[in-house]
Amino acid sequence: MHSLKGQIALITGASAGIGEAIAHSFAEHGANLVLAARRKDRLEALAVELESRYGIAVHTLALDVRRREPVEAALQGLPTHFAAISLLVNNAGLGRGLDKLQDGNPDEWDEMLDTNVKGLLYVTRAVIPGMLQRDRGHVVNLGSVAGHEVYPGGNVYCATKHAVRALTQSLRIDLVGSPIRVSSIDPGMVETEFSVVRFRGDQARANKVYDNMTPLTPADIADAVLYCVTRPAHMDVAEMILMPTQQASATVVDRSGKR
Ligand code: NDP
Ligand code: 8X3
Repeated sequence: MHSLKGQIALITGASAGIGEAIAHSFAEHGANLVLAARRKDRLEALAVELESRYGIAVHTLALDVRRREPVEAALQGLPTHFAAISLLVNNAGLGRGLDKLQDGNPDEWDEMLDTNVKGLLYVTRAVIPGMLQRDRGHVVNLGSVAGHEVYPGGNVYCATKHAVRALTQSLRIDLVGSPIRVSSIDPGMVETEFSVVRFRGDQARANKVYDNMTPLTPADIADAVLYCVTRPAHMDVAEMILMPTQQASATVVDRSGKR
């Protein structure tokens, strides 16, 4: 098993949901963490908790991944003992609405494309050269079942996750010959703040997404990420699709009751 002890992991979108669960899991296994998101207060509270519980070191970055120059500056300006990032988890992302494309809001399209695709590119571009220099690294992208299928109203969100899948595959080709590994974790429904964000704070509508079925938890996804990054150096988990047992595809969900 490839140990995480003493490695430095950058996790984007660590202030909630899946990113926060990955932070817990990496910290438990001895990694030091750079946690990035826009809500700095949440990151700071998480940093205090992880440092005291696991005795690791955490650096927080108040960062909007859509802003190229601040992303570059923040990652170039990391304190020396956090600079040698060997694990990058590109997790920051969001969906907005479920409108038909012909009724869609172009500002929301920009937000999804800028965060899920361009943000991932900016962060990855800033981190990979150091990994190559040090001959060590693993990039884990949060894709989605929406990168394999489309569903009604998913148009632009699904397009961003198809793009993430294409970028994961491309990056693996660009890095072949180096020891750097590239993995994609592609879940179906996971109960997080994702649906509350998608429906702009409409908690009742968000709850309906997980009505009468048992979704995955952020800890389930963190488990899969941990599996990927702890494989021996010769093994790269290219892609993992994780579904709730009650979800057979993006659109086929058993809602006969929680199991
Ligand atoms: P949450 O809404 O719970 O968390 C999203 C995280 O992304 C937050 O920490 C948020 O932090 C951060 N984020 C959003 N926009 C930005 C930005 N511009 N800059 C920096 N950070 C940002 O959702 P999930 O945990 O569910 O989502 C995590 C990833 O998993 C996403 O990429 C999502 O597409 C993917 N995914 C989710 C699934 C699900 O069913 N939940 C299924 C498949 C994939 P802050 O607001 O503080 O910036
Ligand atoms: C987020 C989950 O159901 O919108 O990727 O594909 S879903």
